[in-house]
Amino acid sequence: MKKKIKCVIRFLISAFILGGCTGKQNVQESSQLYDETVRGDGYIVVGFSQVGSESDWRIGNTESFRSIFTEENGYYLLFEDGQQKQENQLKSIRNFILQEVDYIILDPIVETGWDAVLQEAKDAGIPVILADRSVKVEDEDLYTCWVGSNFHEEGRRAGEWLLDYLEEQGRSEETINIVTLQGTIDSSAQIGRTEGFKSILDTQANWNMMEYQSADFTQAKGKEVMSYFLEKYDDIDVLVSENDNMTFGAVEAIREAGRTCGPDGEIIILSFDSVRAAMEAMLQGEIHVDFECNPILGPKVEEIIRRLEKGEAVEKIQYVEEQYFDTSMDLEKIMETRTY
Ligand code: GYE
Repeated sequence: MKKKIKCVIRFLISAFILGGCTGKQNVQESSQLYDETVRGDGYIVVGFSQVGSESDWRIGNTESFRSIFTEENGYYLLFEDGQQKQENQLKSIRNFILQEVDYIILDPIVETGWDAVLQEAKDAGIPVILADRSVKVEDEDLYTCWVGSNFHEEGRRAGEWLLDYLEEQGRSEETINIVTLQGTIDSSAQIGRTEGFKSILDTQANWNMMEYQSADFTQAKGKEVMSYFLEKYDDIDVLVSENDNMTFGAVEAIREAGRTCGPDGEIIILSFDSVRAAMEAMLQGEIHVDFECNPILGPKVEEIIRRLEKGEAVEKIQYVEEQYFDTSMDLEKIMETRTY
């Protein structure tokens, strides 16, 4: 009952701002304030600065945090959607510091420009846990640890897969024209995937990377940039698309241009993330291969916080396990076991 009253109070406070209190989830959206008395209840107050809601991957990622940082698990979660803008994320972090949260979780949209704000968090004694993307800072002690994917390895694997596939198809000696839809420039996922793929590209004299363009990880921009590529080049053999949502947009553009893709079509598509809709697109024969990126980071971060609460040491860098899927595999069976 007491909790219900607090929930109502929090709702009234946040109604002025934007968010609300959602049932049993101790979550406040776009918060400027939270009810200080929750500390007295023994909740751990966590501020999460998320990149945005640009992709299916991101939605799964947000959900994995929301479903673990709950009242039942002893948390009060302040959730801020950065809407793909670093300035919004900087504001959120400063807000979390003002509110003296216990932990800050940051998924940084880009790698650079975080030194000052992380120093402020450090000075305030608030541990910062990085999730998914990472930062480039002068002093690595500005954050406690990072958990996420090995983006460079994902890109490198994509290059190796293409190498094997072309060999299988007897096309190893052909000139292979490639275009790349990049993610948000300067984001870890973009840098790693571009550089990882390039590490194989650079070894293949007959692979011709015609153009790189960013489509910001969104479906709408993926479609726009792919339409531009198709107008400019009529001999694209391969599309490397640095996330599934850009791939969905690109597939629409390919169809609208009267072109074809997938194992029975002209353009070979390599995608990243392996979200459900992309696995389905692979079953439909639109995408050749998808390199998995695991969005379920919430439980890992929660475990880290539990360990920090007990005064235990945590590893600085923690990678999650990943694999890839292609049309030669039993995708229907694989999909039965997947949770995202
Ligand atoms: O691939 C993409 C999202 O940072 C790994 O961001 C993440 C990427 C993911 O928008 O879909």
